[in-house]
Amino acid sequence: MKTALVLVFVVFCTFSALSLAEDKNDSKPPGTIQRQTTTTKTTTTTKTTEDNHPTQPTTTPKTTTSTPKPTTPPKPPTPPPQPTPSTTLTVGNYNVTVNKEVCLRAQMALQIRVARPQLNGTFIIQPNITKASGHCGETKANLTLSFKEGFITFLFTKSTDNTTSYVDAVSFNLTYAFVKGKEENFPAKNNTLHLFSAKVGRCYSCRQTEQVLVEKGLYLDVSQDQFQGFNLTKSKEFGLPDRCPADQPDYKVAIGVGVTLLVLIVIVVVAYLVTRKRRTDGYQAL
Ligand SMILES: *C1O[C@H](CO)[C@@H](O)[C@H](O)[C@H]1NC(C)=O
Ligand SMILES: *[C@@H]1O[C@H](CO)[C@@H](O)[C@H](O)[C@H]1NC(C)=O
Ligand SMILES: *[C@@H]1O[C@H](CO)[C@@H](O)[C@H](O)[C@H]1NC(C)=O
Ligand SMILES: *[C@@H]1O[C@H](CO)[C@@H](O)[C@H](O)[C@H]1NC(C)=O
Ligand SMILES: *[C@@H]1O[C@H](CO)[C@@H](O)[C@H](O)[C@H]1NC(C)=O
Ligand SMILES: *[C@@H]1O[C@H](CO)[C@@H](O)[C@H](O)[C@H]1NC(C)=O
Ligand SMILES: *[C@@H]1O[C@H](CO)[C@@H](O)[C@H](O)[C@H]1NC(C)=O
Ligand SMILES: *[C@@H]1O[C@H](CO)[C@@H](O)[C@H](O)[C@H]1NC(C)=O
Ligand SMILES: *[C@@H]1O[C@H](CO)[C@@H](O)[C@H](O)[C@H]1NC(C)=O
Repeated sequence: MKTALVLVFVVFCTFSALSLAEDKNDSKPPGTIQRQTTTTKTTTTTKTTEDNHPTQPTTTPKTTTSTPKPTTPPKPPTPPPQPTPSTTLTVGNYNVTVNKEVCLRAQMALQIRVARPQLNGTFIIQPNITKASGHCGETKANLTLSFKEGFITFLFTKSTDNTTSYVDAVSFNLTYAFVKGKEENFPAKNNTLHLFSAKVGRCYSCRQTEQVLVEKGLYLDVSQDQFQGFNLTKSKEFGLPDRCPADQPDYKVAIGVGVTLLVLIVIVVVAYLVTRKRRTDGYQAL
């Protein structure tokens, strides 16, 4: 019986060590998730490109983006390949600075996506040729990203009780030729959104891709993001993260492992008690 107990103990220790390792490196598993989603997301983009190909072989940026991505799924630990940097989804770091003080920060990979029956296309925002500007107030703040082909504006607001912050309006206006020689304007605006919600003083954080429907057929795909519109830390950094629901399933795995372990332990303990009782019964019989 003792050996059985020792065995159980050893197994338990190994398991808890494993789950601890999982917990401790919380920052790492999401990394894998991030890549998984990037791949799922990119597969969708790839799909659209494939759909697109026959009708619009001229949409060069998309074609180049889709080429490297299908290779990503089999090798998660390597950073995303960047053969054509200008068209690769890149995380940008955008600050709003007022009186030389950073008052709003956003970090994200961003693309505008057009999904219409007669046109599908993605326009990737390239951080190094994008300018961030804006304004910070007590309960309202805005961030505008300007680039050659247009702009995107996010309006941050605080809830009426000043406890949470979120983005309630997004607008953009893109002027771009998804089809060669056919330049078009794509203006979009939505003032009834509720995005990137976080407690005031904390930042919203999401690794997964969120597809924001701004107007019919016009989307913003936001990924690997962190937003904070109000109350940055003293050193002008992001506060603690409030993670998006999509980033949570990671915890579910940890909880699942924990519950399984608990059940296992209970079973073993019960089994031990039962056998011990039998044995003592046996001794009594002797
Ligand atoms: C996880 O591991 C990485 C490097 O291996 C380390 O930088 C990071 O701090 C760890 N995360 C935690 C929460 O300990
Ligand atoms: C922007 O960065 C890409 C690589 O990420 C580079 O190829 C391109 O030349 C840069 N453009 C400018 C204007 O710096
Ligand atoms: C934004 O502000 C932070 C904090 O002051 C700073 O570390 C970062 O370099 C800034 N980024 C840009 C693009 O200005
Ligand atoms: C755009 O994509 C949608 C859905 O995948 C498809 O129904 C539509 O035909 C596509 N349009 C073009 C012009 O490729
Ligand atoms: C954003 O802030 C600027 C000031 O920097 C202001 O002029 C503009 O009206 C604001 N935009 C919105 C939509 O509130
Ligand atoms: C929220 O903050 C604003 C600006 O600081 C203030 O005017 C308002 O009264 C506050 N609201 C509440 C419910 O505390
Ligand atoms: C979008 O931008 C284009 C080009 O700058 C301009 O002609 C058009 O009026 C803008 N549309 C809106 C709704 O702002
Ligand atoms: C604005 O966004 C909301 C939420 O995504 C959506 O229900 C609504 O239809 C959008 N408004 C417009 C004008 O597209
Ligand atoms: C955020 O900053 C405002 C003033 O800028 C302050 O009144 C408020 O208490 C701060 N809130 C938190 C949660 O730190």
